Amino acid sequence: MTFLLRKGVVRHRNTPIALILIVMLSCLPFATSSLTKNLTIESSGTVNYEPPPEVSFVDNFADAVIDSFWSKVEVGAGVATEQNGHLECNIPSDGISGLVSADPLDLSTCDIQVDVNIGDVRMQALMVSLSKVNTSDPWGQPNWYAIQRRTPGSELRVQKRVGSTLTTIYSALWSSGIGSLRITINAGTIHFCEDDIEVYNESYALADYDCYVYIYSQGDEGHYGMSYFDNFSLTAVSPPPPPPPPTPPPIITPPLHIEGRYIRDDMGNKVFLRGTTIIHFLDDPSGKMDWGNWVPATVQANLDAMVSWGINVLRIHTCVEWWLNNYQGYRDNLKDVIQLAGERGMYVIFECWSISHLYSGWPGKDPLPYPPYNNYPEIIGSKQDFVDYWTNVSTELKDYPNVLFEIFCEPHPPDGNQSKIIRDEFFDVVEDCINAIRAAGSDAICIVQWGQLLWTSNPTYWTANMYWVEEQLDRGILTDTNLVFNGHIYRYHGSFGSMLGNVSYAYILEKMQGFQIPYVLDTLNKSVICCETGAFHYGSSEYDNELECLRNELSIMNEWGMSYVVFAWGDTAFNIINGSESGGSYDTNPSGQVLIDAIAPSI
Ligand SMILES: [Ca+2]
Ligand SMILES: [Ca+2]
Repeated sequence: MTFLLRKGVVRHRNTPIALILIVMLSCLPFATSSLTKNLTIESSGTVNYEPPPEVSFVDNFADAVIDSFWSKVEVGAGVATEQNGHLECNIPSDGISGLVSADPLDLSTCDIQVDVNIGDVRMQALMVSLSKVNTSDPWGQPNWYAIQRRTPGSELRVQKRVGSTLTTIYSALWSSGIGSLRITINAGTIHFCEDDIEVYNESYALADYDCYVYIYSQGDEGHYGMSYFDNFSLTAVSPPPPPPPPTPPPIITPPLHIEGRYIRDDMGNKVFLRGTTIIHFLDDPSGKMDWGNWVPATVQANLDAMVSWGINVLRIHTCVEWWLNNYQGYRDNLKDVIQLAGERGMYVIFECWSISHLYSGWPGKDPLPYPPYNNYPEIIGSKQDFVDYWTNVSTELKDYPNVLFEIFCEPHPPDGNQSKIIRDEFFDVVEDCINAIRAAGSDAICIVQWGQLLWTSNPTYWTANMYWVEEQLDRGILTDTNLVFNGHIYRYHGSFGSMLGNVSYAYILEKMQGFQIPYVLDTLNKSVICCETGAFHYGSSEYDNELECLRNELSIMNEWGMSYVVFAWGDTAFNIINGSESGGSYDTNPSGQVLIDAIAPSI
């Protein structure tokens, strides 16, 4: 409940969460149709890519049969026939004849060539177009590029029509009425060649690369008769598909529920939560795990270290203000932590610690979350505002099976006033919050508390034993089946009487029985968690006694089958690691070793 904070500079979130996978493609994949059908993604996140065959088509018009690649274009008197080893385009009078690809092709990287022999007709063209016509003039449709040899003026012409706007983008004397036409598209540029010599290129201007390919001749009143195409070839190479969106590894942490005094997973196994708290989501929207930067690798390193200790729950101090205004990606950062924890089999207690952040001018912990008892009525202006906040939180987090909700940390009577009216009023709001969370679609375990510290006597000032559990149950509230009742234990702050008091196992056991924890567990058959306890060591000559007290507390809680969370992971006077969570190595200090030792026999 008391800790020392270092104020860090808050910088902008500047690093997205790490991409989980990298796809290495050993060769360019080729495709003519949907690329995604060639992608499979395994549950592990591994992506398999089976490249479709390259589109490669050569037609020497040698067998007197029009290949299925094509369909005919015949307008007016025009007739297209494959015979005599080439494509004959006979236009006895006005008309058009030729071929168009039966299907569109992805021409984003392509090379298309055809030999022409213009004979007596007006024009021969190689065209790529977004649309397909068989019985009307391809030139009249929108959205195409074409390179043409034209008898009038012995012209080599390049045209495009983008939308309905026709532009002649190149015009010069042709090399001959016999030769080749060629279109190449690569890296967003379309190239036009006459006899394999580039005459023009520009940035590709059509809206799509999926085009039909035409070879056709046109006749008019003065230019009609026979023309020929031969030696058509096309290769189309699709670019690699964009990498699929990263698929995070699955959350492997099964959802929890309460049965009587025990927390169980969905297989019915008892689960004893054993963990720690991080505090810096109160003064840094990135949790200060890398001092103001959001660096998933650092978050992962912290979580991996916790897992190596046997920790299975991470409790996170959060503030309402930054959640509501999503300051510098606050929500995303918290979701990332929950996701990364879930991938490691860890639970996360999302805990509402304060209304505002601790960044500057912090006036101290809000006794209760709503006016007139909170410090920021401009953020939470009513009880309903607080209920709505929980609707918001649970709506966003309900799909994480590993999240638990702690409604409000250390609610305590303002000015030490242990009025039952104030307490009942608080629990009525808690009840509304729980109902709002359920209405939002979340079955997550909710954690509720009264007072700051557990204490052996009935309520005095900010301390209380767990008498309030039965008191509130008797009012007919807190009957939700997924609740855990919480009390904090700190010798340093007086849970056991004198700061310098006895730390023997027998003494601690007697006091903890006085907290009424066994009464709630065994008589009321309700689940209990201690979300905060720890050993104060900041300049304290009492550290050894603090450690012994903590050791005995955890051992008793193990015997009672309780869940507990030891304060805190880094950067406080109750630190359980050497250094801070931004550190890079997370070695245990003596406090952390007490936790590790307690976890080992209990799981
Ligand atoms: Ca041929
Ligand atoms: Ca053929």
